[in-house]
Amino acid sequence: MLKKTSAPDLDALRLIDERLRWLSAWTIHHANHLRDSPDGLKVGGHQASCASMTAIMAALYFHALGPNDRVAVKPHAGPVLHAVHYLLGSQSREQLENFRGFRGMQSYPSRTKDRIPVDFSTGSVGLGVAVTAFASLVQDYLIAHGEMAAEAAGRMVALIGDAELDEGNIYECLIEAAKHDIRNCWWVVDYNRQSLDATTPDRMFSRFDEIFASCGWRVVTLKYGRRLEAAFAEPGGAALRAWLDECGNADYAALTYLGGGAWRERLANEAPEAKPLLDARDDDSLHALMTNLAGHDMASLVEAFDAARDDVPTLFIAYTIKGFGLPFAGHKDNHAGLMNPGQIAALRERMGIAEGEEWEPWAGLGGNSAEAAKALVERSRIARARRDRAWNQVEVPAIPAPAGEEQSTQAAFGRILLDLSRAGGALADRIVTTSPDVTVSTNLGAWVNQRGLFRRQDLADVFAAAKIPSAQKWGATRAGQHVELGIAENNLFLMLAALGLAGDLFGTRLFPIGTVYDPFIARGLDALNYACYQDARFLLVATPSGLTLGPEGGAHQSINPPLIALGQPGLRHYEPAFADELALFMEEAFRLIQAPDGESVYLRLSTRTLRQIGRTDEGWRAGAIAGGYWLREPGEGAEAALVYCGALAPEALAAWQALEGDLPGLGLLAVTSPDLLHRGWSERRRSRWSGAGAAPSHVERLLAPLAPTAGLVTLLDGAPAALSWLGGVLGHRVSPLGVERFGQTGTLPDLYREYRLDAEAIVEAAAELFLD
Ligand SMILES: Cc1ncc(C[n+]2csc(CCOP(=O)(O)OP(=O)(O)O)c2C)c(N)n1
Ligand SMILES: [Mg+2]
Repeated sequence: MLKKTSAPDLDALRLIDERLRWLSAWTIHHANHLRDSPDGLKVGGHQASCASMTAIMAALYFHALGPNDRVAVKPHAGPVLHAVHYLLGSQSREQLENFRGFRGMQSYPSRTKDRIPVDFSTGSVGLGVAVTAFASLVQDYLIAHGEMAAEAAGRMVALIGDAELDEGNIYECLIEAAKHDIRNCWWVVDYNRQSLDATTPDRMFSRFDEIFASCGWRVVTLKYGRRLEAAFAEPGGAALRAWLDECGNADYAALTYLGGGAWRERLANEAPEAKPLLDARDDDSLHALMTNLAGHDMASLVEAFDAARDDVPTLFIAYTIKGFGLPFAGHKDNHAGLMNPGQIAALRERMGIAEGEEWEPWAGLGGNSAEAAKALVERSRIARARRDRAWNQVEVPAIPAPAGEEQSTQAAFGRILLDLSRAGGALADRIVTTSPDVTVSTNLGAWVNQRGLFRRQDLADVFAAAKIPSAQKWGATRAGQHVELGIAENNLFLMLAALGLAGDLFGTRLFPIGTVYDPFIARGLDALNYACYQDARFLLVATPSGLTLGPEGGAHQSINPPLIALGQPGLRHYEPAFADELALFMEEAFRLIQAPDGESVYLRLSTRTLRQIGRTDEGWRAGAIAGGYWLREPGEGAEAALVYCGALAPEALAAWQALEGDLPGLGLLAVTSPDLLHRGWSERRRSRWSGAGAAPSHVERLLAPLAPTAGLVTLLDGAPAALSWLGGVLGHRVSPLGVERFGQTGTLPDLYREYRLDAEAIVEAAAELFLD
């Protein structure tokens, strides 16, 4: 039996709802109207989007949510989340006063920058929603693997704006979530019928619930509040209800803005049978009645949340009013609307708050009311403090390079994982792999055969049972360690985000590895950025790079991922040519995944089989980790160097051999990470300006032996700009070779000749640089 929420508690929740509405509005007002603005820029904030959600958030945070629940809050309701923590005592007035200020509370909830506990960052609408579904899956993974007690399962909650439902990634995620039978997930839609630009179209209104229901979700629609429901039972109520049911979004919003007189006139014309209801009310109470939607009705909200305590994924559609209780309620242009000083003063007075007491959490409340509200806040079970990130550390073993004279980095990747799996141990047990339908073609097959697919319910391998020979054994169990995704790269990155936050969300660090086709990184770019923004940690393995794919053609040839990586914070790009480099980078990636100041790693691999090089010592390793090393040391004062990245090593080596006689001291630089070299260079310049005077960066040290007048030929199977900047480091001349046009099918020699990546092109480029 559910404990019924007592009436005093509902009253206290209503007070908290009002207080959240006030504090969020005041926080935004303060930042825009009261704080000094040295640059004269508008600060902004979304009072209407906040007001639309305060009742929902009061009911959740001070009634429904428990300590294990994790929440993604609609970005524009960030100030409400901060107000929640202000009431809880876990947010300071100073931070509220510094809303959108330097080092102040952020515009949108940020896991890494806000001082309050934020479970999921939000900002790019749709992504914060979908990540909660993947977090539910990760929670089930941890429970199935004995890393979490089933009783400790929390609910993954997303608080969504209705316009967010237009984001396609929501439906991609919905389909994946249905396949994996996710549970313990609540999405609460703030159905205020408004987006940024306008009121939302009516046509889709009734469809969303059908879409969710067909994916196995329970849909709970919270439309009319208690007072409206009661009015529907009065004489004339049926007519009122029929009229309201049919009322279009724009009409409803406009009437909400216009108020009591407008409702009366409209209803008198269009629903004359509702006259007794109109006659019994003055304009103000008619307006209050017509805007009594369930998303602002505490009793309806509490009852709905209480009734959904099983683990069925649930979509709550809570009808609300954008800007509820504020002067621009319902106005289609209110998204970024700000109350003027007169309006906020009127609101303050209406709430009984004295001037000067705006920041007092319970200002203007009578003793009993304040005590009841405080008591309820005290009882809230949600965490007050940010969780620290000190979870389990796993010993990362040395990862040897797979043996073999001839190898591709992609094949070596599969081999390394297989060896790790066979050797067993804590790291292997904590690795989770995932891939959007390219598991086999990215060489994860052997690992999956060893470690199995993950499913909450066992799934037999039908082909194996029928004794049909296949290299892939795809039985799924609760112990499996590979999460197979459908072909939606956006979901891959959201899955990596959720897996990469397993420590933060559930207290157990996982080592997520996602594989994808390199060109299709672009398909999920914002989700990748979103994962990095939250400091989720994972290893992204993308193959095949560039033209080395050869006959597969232009559609699959990646060109710009090295540039993407160069510009993506929180993601370190390594592009190995040889298997021993790859092994080193995988070891480094596992270290970085759990290092407090670590990051995620992107490995750009290749299907091209290369003859491995003999090493005489281990000296190259430190350089490779730092972003580059001389495969052939340049002579002191050398006039030239060839610089290559990844799978073009053979062409670079061949050109080096061809040129070495003519260009004494010619160096051959292996760049393993354009990204890291660039970062080090920037860092050095930054520290110089701040007076810290750091030592020369790795790239400066690498290039230092060359003559100031030296020339560099750079070579990359991808956008040449990823390396051409090297000329800026010490002022060397550069001839950048790379791919700037879409590729096409062909043999590698054909393609390398056409796109000028072969040894001959390198020699010509060198000749032009050095001999002209
Ligand atoms: C991916 C993305 N595109 C665009 C925006 C800009 N944007 C912010 S809020 C918003 C509309 C939000 O409407 P809704 O989700 O209904 O929230 P409400 O403010 O009405 O509660 C838009 C387009 C964004 N934040 N993210
Ligand atoms: Mg909206």
